[in-house]
Amino acid sequence: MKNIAVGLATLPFLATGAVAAQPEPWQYRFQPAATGIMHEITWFEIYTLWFIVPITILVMLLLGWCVLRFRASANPTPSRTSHNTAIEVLWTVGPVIILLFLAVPSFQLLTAQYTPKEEPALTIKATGVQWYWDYEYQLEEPLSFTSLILHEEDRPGSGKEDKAVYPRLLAVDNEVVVPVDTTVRVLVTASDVIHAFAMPSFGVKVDAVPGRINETWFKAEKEGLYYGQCSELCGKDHAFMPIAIRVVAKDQYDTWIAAAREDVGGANKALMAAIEANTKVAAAGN
Ligand SMILES: [Cu+2]
Repeated sequence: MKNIAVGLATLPFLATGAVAAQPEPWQYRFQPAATGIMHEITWFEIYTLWFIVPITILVMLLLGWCVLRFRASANPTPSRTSHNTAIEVLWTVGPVIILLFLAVPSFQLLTAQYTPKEEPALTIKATGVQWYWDYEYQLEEPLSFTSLILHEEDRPGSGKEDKAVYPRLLAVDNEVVVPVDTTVRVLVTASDVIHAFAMPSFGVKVDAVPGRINETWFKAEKEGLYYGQCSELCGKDHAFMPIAIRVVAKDQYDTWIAAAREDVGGANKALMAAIEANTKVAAAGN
């Protein structure tokens, strides 16, 4: 039964040949992880809840007990005790130990976010501009293009009519295309005001500061189309400068990069057609 439900849920995506990672209505948890770092972030969130929830319950219970047990009518002569060494030690040492249990994995995760496990195979510079993103592939023969929010009137011309895959406010004209299972370094900067480059399912969020280059990295595990947004209030169209990263097979990436040097729009269309053809073959194989 569950398989059928999952199958049905993926059907609209299969039809257009792409799995898209994007926010859902009423979502209150993280987006599904697409990188090792995001798996660790998701784990760490649940780990911290094992501390937060019991502590919250304990404090609420103590509070309730004090309110009821020591209210004026039930306890007319309050205790005059001003000091208790055992309690002082307990409520100092206890939190210190708890904080150590939180700090150690937290700092380990922070370090991992700044330290790629291997030398990145590809470096992309992302520049925030009011109000779009400029991307530069730092290759021997560099490639650069602008990525603007997808305008409604451009949907038919670009083959992006399916709003499940190319949602309003998240879809762009030119996606960043990267190979799957490849460590990608992202250099983040801005040309006017502070923006922020964020990709929730990759566990990436870095400020884009004019005159400064911040560095991050990701290694996407799954092919698909991933969406993020500028995450630093940067002016009137802050809400209209989404980030879209398309993770594809390595050979598809090679074909795309070769074609994109001549014509980014054409290369994107050819890539979309190739992904769709592959998905149809895979679907028929099932
Ligand atoms: Cu911005």
